[in-house]
Amino acid sequence: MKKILLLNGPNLNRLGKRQPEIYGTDTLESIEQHLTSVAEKQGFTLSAFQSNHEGELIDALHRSEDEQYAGVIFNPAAYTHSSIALRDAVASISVPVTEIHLSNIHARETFRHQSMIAAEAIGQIAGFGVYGYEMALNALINYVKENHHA
Ligand code: CA2
Repeated sequence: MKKILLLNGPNLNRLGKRQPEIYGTDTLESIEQHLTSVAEKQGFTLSAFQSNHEGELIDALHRSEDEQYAGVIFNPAAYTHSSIALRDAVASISVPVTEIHLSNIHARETFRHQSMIAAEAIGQIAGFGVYGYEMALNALINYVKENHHA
């Protein structure tokens, strides 16, 4: 079965615990469970990994290529706006990466408007809350099918 990696960056393990007005009330675990079942209905398996450490996120991106994942859904969280290393990691793999943000980063503080990742991703989804993860999954699966990467 084709594999999708759901990769989440720093502090997203705190989802549902603080700032529900920005990030909603769902926990990361519930998002992971929901996305796993949505992926399975479309014939994909989904693995989820979250880390608060830049190097671990880089390693996970590299592993996605080594382990022949069909695609990655990636919320780099605050590293979005600062990490050239994560941008280079996305550029260093041929696995398609979809960037996703719960909040509309373009409508928030100016330091959030720029994404280091976006130019190396196949696309970006931002501002649709938890539903954005499902949008990202569907967009990625459609991309994989269209581009015969799977
Ligand atoms: O909107 C998003 O998904 C973000 O990637 C979330 C990041 C933020 O730095 C980006 O600019 C946009 C922050 C994740 C922090 O998650 C929290 C979860 C619960 C409580 C507080 C923060």
